[in-house]
Amino acid sequence: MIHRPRRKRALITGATGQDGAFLAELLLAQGYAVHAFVRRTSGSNLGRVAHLVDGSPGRERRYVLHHGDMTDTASLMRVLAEVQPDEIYNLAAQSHVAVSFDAPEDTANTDALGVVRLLEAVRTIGLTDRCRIYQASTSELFGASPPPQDEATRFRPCSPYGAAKVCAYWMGVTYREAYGLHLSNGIAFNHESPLRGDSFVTRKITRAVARIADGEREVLRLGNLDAGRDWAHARDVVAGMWSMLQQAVPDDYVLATGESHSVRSFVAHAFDVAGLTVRWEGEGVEEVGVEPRSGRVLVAVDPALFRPRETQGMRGDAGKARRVLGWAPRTSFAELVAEMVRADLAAVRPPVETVVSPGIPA
Ligand code: NDP
Ligand code: GDR
Repeated sequence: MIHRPRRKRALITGATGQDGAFLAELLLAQGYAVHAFVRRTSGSNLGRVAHLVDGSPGRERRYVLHHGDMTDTASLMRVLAEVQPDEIYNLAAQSHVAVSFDAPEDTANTDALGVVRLLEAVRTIGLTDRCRIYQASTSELFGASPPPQDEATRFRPCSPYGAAKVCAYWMGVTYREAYGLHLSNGIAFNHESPLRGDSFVTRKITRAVARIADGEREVLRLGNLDAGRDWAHARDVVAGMWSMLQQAVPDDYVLATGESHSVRSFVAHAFDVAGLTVRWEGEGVEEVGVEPRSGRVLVAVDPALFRPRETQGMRGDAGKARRVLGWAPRTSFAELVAEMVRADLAAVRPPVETVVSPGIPA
């Protein structure tokens, strides 16, 4: 009889989000069985993973959905007991910084208390010595600390989201040190892709640029154009997540590119990819991005989109991840912007079908 080793089982919370989709692809390619912890919603939230749920005909189904919620202890207990995962990637979060000012309690419930529920469920079920955990920490932990930021930089969060994630970070470290849990915090800086949610600034920009390039008479309205972010590709970042859980010893790592670009610069690059130019005129809330030949306003500042408090300059130092994990981002800023704009252009300009009139030889 052929003895097949048991497949590794990974549980992903936040499986329907941007990172959950990229991580599932990576884990399936590595031969894992992937268990997705998914909220039940009134509409479908499976858009990014529908192709994994359906599976391809004739292939063993290795992507399994489980309904649950980070605010519901019983569902976490049930799914953990059923799946008995070797690795847990805790990606579930109310992840929008601006939204966290409007919904601080909901944000803390999922992003901070949700982690406590998960860690206690792991302990109660007896998985502490048997499973490894990735906690999705964030550069928002650093908040007001100036760049470059690394693992030793002081945490000074600037939003309810950042504060909730600081709590989650320390809960993870506490369970690691108190109970010997193999838990690693990935302190990831911003990462983007064509799968990015459309209320985050990069995707909001690339979608608007595509529509404008397609002829829409639209003005792209943005908040703080001066904010600097360290933007990586999500595909590169999920490789770092996986790598952390393959280490014998758990630890915390910054995942970043080491480059910072302003929102204004992202906008200019995105229009450039679509064959349009913007020239900046005016200052502060009067600033506009103008198409030089026509004088048409393409970009305007909307004061309503400014946040009560803001992380200004983000630039990560991922030296530790490079040294210990051998991790490095592969996608440049220019490649990232180009990939996102081209994907959104393809969505507004579906390929033209060749119509052959009857009777006319093709
Ligand atoms: P998304 O916002 O795209 O996805 C968030 C996921 O969490 C979704 O699947 C969402 O489900 C799920 N979720 C939200 N609330 C709950 C809940 N109460 N119970 C169960 N699931 C829930 O985030 P990303 O993929 O971009 O980010 C993944 C993680 O990494 C998040 O924790 C985020 O805070 C963190 N992070 C992200 C960075 C980035 O730049 N992308 C940078 C640093 C950290 P649904 O689809 O139903 O809404
Ligand atoms: P961020 O990402 O807050 O860094 O959090 P987001 O894309 O929302 O904002 C980046 C910067 O752009 C400025 N900005 C705008 N932002 C949005 N969303 N919409 C606008 O119209 C707009 N105009 C300007 C913001 O003020 C900000 O400075 C992301 C999330 O993925 C978090 O979950 C993650 O932890 C951090 O990145 C690292």
